[in-house]
Amino acid sequence: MKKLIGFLGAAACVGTMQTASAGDITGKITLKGTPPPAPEMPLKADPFCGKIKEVAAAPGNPRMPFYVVDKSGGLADVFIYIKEGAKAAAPPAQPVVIDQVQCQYTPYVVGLQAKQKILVKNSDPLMHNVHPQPTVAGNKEANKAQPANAGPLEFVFDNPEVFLRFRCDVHPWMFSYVGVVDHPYFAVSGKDGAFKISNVPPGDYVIEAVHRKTHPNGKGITQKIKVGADGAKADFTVELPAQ
Ligand SMILES: [Cu+2]
Repeated sequence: MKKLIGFLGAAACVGTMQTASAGDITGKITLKGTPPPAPEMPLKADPFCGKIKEVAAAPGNPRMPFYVVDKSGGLADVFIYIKEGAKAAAPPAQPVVIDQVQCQYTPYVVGLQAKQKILVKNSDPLMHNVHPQPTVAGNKEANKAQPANAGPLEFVFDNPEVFLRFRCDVHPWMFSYVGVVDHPYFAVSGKDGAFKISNVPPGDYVIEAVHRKTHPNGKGITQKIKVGADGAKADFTVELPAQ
């Protein structure tokens, strides 16, 4: 009898592990081709941004972060998310935070769950104006001045939208692109183009990779994948738009 109970216990344990296990989706985004040089942000010419210590000390203006590519072709700032097959989930209580530093939004691309709070900080000694510009019905536009030393501004968007753009009306080069989805299965590629979407339940999915310049309408490249207990791999190659 003891033996039998032991056997059943082990079987139950294995069964639980199989149903509860979740895998990571990992991969790399590679850009094909050499992007044209991006325009400069005219920070030095701005009467306030130009006086920020780091901006004044820099030899030139930074360029717009349109294509951030490493030597291997790895493309950063690509938003990768499960487009089909994921269950909607309640948002985490913790907010996503973006900041304004040296008259630029950072990060440039970030992911967020619908109904999750997003806080926008101002670390600069000058006034910015935070202007999210949603295009999906039900997501509210806002336009708020944020003087130096003001506390963070809080926004919530109820519906998925890739990308929802934040801009600053004071500094027309300032943008941040937010990928809003209704579940936690998303990632933004890093400087080497790599990404990881963690803890995805086993199943069949469609995932999409969206880069804000090569896919300006928010429609990226999709791929069908099967996630098993040991996860799945999904690489993408992004092509430059025709010039
Ligand atoms: Cu600004």
